[in-house]
Amino acid sequence: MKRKQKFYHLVMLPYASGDLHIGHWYNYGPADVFARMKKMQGFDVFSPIGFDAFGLPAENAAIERGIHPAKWTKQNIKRMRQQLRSINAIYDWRAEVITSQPKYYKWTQWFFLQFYKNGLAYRKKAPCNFCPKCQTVLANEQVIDEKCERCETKVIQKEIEQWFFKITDYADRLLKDLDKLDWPEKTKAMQRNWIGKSKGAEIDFSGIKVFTTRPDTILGATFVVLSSDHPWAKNPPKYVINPANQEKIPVFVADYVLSEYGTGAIMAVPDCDERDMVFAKENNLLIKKTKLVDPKEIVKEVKGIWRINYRLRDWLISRQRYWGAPIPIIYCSKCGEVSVPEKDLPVVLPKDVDFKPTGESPLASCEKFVKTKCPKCQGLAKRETDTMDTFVCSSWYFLRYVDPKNAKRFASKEKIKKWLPVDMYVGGAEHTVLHLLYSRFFTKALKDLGLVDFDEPFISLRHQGFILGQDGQKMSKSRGNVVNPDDYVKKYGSDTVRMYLCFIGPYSQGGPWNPKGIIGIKRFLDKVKKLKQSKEIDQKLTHKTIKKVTNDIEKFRFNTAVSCLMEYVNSGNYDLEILMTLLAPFAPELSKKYHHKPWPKYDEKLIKEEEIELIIQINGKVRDRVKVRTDIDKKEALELIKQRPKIKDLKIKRVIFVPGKLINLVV
Ligand code: ANZ
Ligand code: ZN
Repeated sequence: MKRKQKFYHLVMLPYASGDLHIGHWYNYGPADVFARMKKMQGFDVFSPIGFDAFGLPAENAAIERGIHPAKWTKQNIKRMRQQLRSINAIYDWRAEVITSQPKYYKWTQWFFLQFYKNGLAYRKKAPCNFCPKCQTVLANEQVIDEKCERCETKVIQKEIEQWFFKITDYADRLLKDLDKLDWPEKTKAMQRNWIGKSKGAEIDFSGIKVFTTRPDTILGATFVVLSSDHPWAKNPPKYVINPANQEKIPVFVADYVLSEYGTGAIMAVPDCDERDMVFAKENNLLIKKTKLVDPKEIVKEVKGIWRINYRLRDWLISRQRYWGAPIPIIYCSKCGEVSVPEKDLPVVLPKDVDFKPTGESPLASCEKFVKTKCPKCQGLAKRETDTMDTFVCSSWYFLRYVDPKNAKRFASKEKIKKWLPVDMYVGGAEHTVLHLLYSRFFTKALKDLGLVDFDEPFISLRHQGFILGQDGQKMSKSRGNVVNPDDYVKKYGSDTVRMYLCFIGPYSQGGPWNPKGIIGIKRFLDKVKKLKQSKEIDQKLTHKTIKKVTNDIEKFRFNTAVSCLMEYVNSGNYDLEILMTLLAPFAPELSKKYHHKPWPKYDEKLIKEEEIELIIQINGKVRDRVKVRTDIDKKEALELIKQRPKIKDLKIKRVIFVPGKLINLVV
């Protein structure tokens, strides 16, 4: 017997926040329709689910309610499991992972150590984004418009020792390999943009190296600006020489030049660059009309060097918060920074800690955690008290699913080989430069360390859109337009909610929740329940329906697949068996008996449209006729007839097209 082909179908794991909201449902319901069809098509489908359980929201909620985050998370997961079951998805619950469990985060820590050993994790004192409300540093990816992505407090810069992952080593591969992924173009574009590769030149202005992507504007450079962290910023020279024209130009220090980008110094061309213009006007500096020069020539002439520069910065992964995986590092006064031996993993997060955030790591106040022995010299030593960003935990969870109980390895080589990479990944677009970039980095790093043999985690990716409130607005408690999926499941059943979500709009766009719409679906399913085999079956319509439903589900066009099924029922000439089989992925309760049926195949010959005779008119008079496909459109028809002798030489002013009937050329 032929082995079934594997299909790893993955949905983004939910955060253990306590409630499965309609957005989760929208992610998971239609995604499961796809997974179920794959299964019926004969694939060996693996569709796991788990919980992202560490992190700030759990900790904040626990502080608010005065209960331990571990307890809060546990309660939530219990409740969410039930809600998830109500979706009726084909989840393999044996594969469940919970990222806050020691048996899981043991491996998060183990990966940290592998990265550390190989120079991909390092500690550095650096200016960091710090959220005064969450009392922790944040990664660049978690700062949006200078605000904390969680609480929208304006972040401040703080200079602290922090742990980083060297994602910048992978900038080029992260960029290049996007080309081979079946991902939404917009998501790829956003990653490209975030990585921000640019080609420019480093040019020397009397010892100050500037980075510019526009060496051709050098004659318009009327001053030089240093970032405040530039080595010369404390004592900058008053003037430097522009090497292109030997002019003396002044030097300034300003915050609009970033220290961590390029060389941390720029040549300012106010005539061509807006930021330079603003600065020049504010400070009454010279603005000179720029004569552009050949970039290649000028770089050679001033002996500059061409360089590739990236916007991407290393990933800041340490957090001064309690509810996370401890970073497995020990500080010894004799031996310095020492990694925890692998055999001592996991470094268990202690339970009884005062975890209210103070800006210092809460673990620092837990003496029995901090005090330890140096693994090298056995002398008294201290543990690192920062924990890891939860995005580290979720960067590899899809690997653990395939072998969640393995105590010896994060997952066995065989199981990884059998299931990975993920064939289809479905989830929100809001993770574009966070989770989706981090997981790609993780996978590439693991590949280089010889731990996996693929270098992209998610071959295909689809995003769901947003379900809006009845009023067409974003759902929010204050607007009172929040839809609770549980209520609807209770009232109409899981099948109806699934199918209504499929129907609500194009999947990647979503749409407003409409109480009338969901009743329509309920009625449809009630009607289907009572259907009997029709006396006459329309074979052509049957095969057309199979084709459309199959292709639509394949392309995540669930809404049009549902309409097609409705039309099929309405025709009155359906094949009941086929109808129920096609419905099975959408309404698994109703079509219980059909899940094990093979997915129906269609016969292309039976679908082939007959041709019609299209009338060709010129200025309203019939001049010609041509055989065409019934569903030909205006553009195609025009293309087709343009080359005909009677038409070739005409100057066509306007085209009137009546589908299936005629085309009239006004000349
Ligand atoms: C002169 C110039 C003229 C520039 C002009 C731009 C336009 P990307 O494409 O993002 O790499 N720049 C260089 N280092 C910088 C830093 N540390 N902080 C802020 N700005 C910096 O942008 C590169 C351009 O951004 C560089 O080219 C430099 O300004 C500025 F019409 O040089 B340009
Ligand atoms: Zn030591």
